Amino acid sequence: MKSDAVKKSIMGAAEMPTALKSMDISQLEQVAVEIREKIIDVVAANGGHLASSLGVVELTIALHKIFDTPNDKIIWDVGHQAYAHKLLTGRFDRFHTLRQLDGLSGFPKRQESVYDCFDVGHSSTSISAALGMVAARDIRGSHEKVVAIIGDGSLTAGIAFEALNQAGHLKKNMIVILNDNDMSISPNVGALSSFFSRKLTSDFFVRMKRETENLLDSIPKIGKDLRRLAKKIEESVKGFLTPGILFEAFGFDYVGPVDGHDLEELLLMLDNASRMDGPILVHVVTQKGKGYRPAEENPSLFHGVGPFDRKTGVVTKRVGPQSYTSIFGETLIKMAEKDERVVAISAAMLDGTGLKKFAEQFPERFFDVGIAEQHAVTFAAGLAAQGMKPVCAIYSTFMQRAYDNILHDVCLQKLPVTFALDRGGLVGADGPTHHGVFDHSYLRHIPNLVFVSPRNEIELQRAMITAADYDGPFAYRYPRGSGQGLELSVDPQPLEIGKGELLRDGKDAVIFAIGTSVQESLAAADLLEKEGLDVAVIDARFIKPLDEKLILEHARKSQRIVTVEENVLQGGFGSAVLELLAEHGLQVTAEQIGLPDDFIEQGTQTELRQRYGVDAAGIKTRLQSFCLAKKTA
Ligand SMILES: Cc1ncc(C[n+]2csc(CCOP(=O)(O)OP(=O)(O)O)c2C)c(N)n1
Repeated sequence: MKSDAVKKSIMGAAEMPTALKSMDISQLEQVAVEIREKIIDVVAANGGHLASSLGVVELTIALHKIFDTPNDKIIWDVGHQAYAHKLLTGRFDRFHTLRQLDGLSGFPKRQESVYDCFDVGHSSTSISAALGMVAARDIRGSHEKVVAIIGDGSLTAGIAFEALNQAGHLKKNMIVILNDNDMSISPNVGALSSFFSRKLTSDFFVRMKRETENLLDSIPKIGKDLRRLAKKIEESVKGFLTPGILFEAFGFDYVGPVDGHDLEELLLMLDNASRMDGPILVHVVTQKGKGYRPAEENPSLFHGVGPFDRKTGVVTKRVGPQSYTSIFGETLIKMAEKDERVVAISAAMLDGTGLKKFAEQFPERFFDVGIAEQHAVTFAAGLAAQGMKPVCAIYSTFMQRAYDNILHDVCLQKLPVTFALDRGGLVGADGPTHHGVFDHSYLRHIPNLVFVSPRNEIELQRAMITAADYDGPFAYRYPRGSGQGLELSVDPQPLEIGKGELLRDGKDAVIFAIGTSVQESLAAADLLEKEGLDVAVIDARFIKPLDEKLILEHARKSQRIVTVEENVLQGGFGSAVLELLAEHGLQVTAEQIGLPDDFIEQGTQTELRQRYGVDAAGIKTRLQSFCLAKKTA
């Protein structure tokens, strides 16, 4: 169906989600068709999380039909699959702004709608948050239902089990829906995922049960008794063979597995679950990408996808130089070819971190631990303690989860674990949950850690081999997107630890920049030159240890310094420079450029850099007024 038809359709016309209550199955199925159309249209234009959202269309409709939202609470895990939820809760007309600057968020957001009852983006929080809401409800004495929806991928994180453990203990009324599609971003990993796949056995049991019942019913007189006996046996056997046994061990009543695309079955099961007491787990089996063939065939590609041609499913080619991620992946392979101790670790982000080829080439030296960043780091510490050279490739934002593991399990023992922090700085459309703008601050105060933010892809390669030679914890952060198209070195030279580089001299002021901000600062210096200002630019390179000698020398010489970084100002690289100046009693005029003490919204990287003045134009403007103020002072 085309969008014109959608306008005249139930979705466009009816007051949702209330209208769902009076709809019959065929109308609900029509709603599902229209929702899929809208999601595919908008994601084809804007990019987004397509496959996961298409997989839960029927589930979302059923939830809003059975439960009294927003009074009843629906808590999505990660929230990347909540597009149907957004469409059904008053955001149909604004849906085309999805993931754009000042548009609808790609994730549930309390500020955006009363139907979004918990902000998400990082995974595996839904059961904990739901349990908190349940506890609050019971203290208050209200009666709303609370439903958490968690994917089988997200269930691999420890926090999900911590929550199940407490929920089973508290025995309060709550529903957890396991959305099981056998996939995380890539196929799900770990013992748990093979456990879930036993649902095939359970399907077999459902069929067998029906056939046995029919047979027994056909036996006169004793048929009924035999059937009762068979039911007892079947219940205990099924308990052993389905994931039910796992959740029942946690104190949950297990319902399922349910076909997540069969609305009739879903409504029945959810209605039953809504009437049951205690913690209930409903196991819903869905297909990722359901209803759009290219996404069904390649759910990993269409998990988080850029704009694509909806007719052909061909993704718009990314133009520009090779990405930092892919340069990281290729360089690591070369390092592993030379050194057998190099081991790579990913936390469910095989493709995203550029490690796919590494995993193929060195299957015995690659570990995907699932969505388990904390475990990834401590697992790496174990490897390092036994002489390996583990490289933990985790997005800056997700590494936030593993702060204590980095501090306590790696740095305290000075173990040689390398942290490859991809997506450092502003990341774009995923917004505040995903920007990597805190790592300068959350890492730089940890003793024993060396931390580099390379300014380009060659420097990234150099940082990588420096880390490999270093006998202690080492982190490097690099941005999302393309490098500068520089010719890569076949034999990258290691960096001297704690050494920055003067890239351009100047007498009016000195910029100490780091990472991507170095190029922006150089460009700003070019612009300033045209305005008659002569500004020096230094690539500080190391956030820790700082190149104290270089910084102090130029601060003394210039007396006017500006620091620039794509990180929050609080506790970041600029703070480190100011602390150094204070420690040495240096009184100079100083300013910091970076991100404010706030969460940064979504938008393209270019839009956001511009909005927050961390691009060349913004740096130029700040320096202009800074230098002019100084001149007139
Ligand atoms: C802490 C954290 N680590 C990694 C991610 C990246 N991530 C987003 S969705 C996803 C897979 C989730 O799989 P699942 O819960 O099964 O949902 P599905 O997409 O299959 O519906 C991952 C790894 C994240 N959002 N949060």
